Amino acid sequence: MKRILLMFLTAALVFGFFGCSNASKEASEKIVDAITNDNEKTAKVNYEEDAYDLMGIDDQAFLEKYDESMIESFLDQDSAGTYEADYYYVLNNGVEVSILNGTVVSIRTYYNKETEYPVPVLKGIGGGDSYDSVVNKLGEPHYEAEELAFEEEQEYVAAVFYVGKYRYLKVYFEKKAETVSFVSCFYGEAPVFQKVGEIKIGDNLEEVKAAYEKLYYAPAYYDASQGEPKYNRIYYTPMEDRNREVECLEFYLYDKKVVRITSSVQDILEWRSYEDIFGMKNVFKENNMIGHRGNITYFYDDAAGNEQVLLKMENCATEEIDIDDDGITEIIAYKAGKMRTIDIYDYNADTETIMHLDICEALGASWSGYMGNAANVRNEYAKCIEAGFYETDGTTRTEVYSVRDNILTYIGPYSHEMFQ
Ligand SMILES: [Ca+2]
Repeated sequence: MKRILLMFLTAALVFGFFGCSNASKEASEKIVDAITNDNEKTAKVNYEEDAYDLMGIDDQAFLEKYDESMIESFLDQDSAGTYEADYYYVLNNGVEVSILNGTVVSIRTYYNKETEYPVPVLKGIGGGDSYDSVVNKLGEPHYEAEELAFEEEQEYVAAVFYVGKYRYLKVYFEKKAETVSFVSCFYGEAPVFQKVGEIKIGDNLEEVKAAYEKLYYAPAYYDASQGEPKYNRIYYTPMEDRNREVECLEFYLYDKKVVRITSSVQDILEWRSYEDIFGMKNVFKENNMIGHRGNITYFYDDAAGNEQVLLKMENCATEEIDIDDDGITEIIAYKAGKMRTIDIYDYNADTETIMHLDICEALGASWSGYMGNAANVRNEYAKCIEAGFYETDGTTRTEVYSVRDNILTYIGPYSHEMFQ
């Protein structure tokens, strides 16, 4: 058991792979029921199949696969805590499985100890593999170190490989025999790459576009508290994956240069574009955060594939809303300043120009806002504009307007009747 604990600790030190242990009580009861249930299960496991497929499955699916007779020992919530798990199983074939929050979060296989049954491979890696054959199958390791397993006072070379969807294999090679002794599979952080395929840090957008046919765009909101590198665009591309969720390579860019390469797991792949801004297709938003407010650029690719700027705004945050319900999206700009004020940008198809409406300037108001952001505003006022004025006696009044084609129409004084 000491050896197992060591593996956990070393893996945790390298990757911090375990989250908080918040056991679901319901899930706990389900497992205990299943374990203590005398009903014979018919499921039989093929001990030679790849145990990697257990990763990420839920506790019920695990128990359906491995019935009670295949479980050599079991630690419940009270005693599995040592393993940072809610449940911890040792199977007849020596495989160890940790379940946390109702999901299999790590698996370990041992090829250096005798079991009644053959020990399954993990991602195709088994006791017959050498260091070279593992690298051949999984690629270069992300991390490698010599480690001592205290129980046997045996020295191992431990190499960690990223195997997709934030999953890592830590493979221990016995130094003398140079073959795999045991393998641990666990979750970790997304890997950060200096270079993937033909793309490396510092390459430009054109090179990324040339290297990957399927590129999706997501607006990026850089938070200075996250530290360097600063970025304002993310492009991502799917990797081969047989499961429903798709693992993607992510390229973070700043000034159209790659500053970070990592991966993410996406449910659905889609262009995060604002397709109907001013009725235009495939308009993208770039948000350059500088301090509290940002510089916003809307851009698109022209027919020749060259990037064109549709609209650039400074010192504001923006929101894309069809404010006049004509099916075409306008832009509301929330401007930085002492008073909260908004501008609206709409497109005039006749003159082919972008119209800019400064609410305060148009009405002689001191402040202005979009009512859709207020809590519990009635539907009919949700797309209205409010404008505030100072009276000569120092009191204030607020008026409500609707807007269409950037023309303001007075609705009435701001009143609590407009809220639910
Ligand atoms: Ca509209």
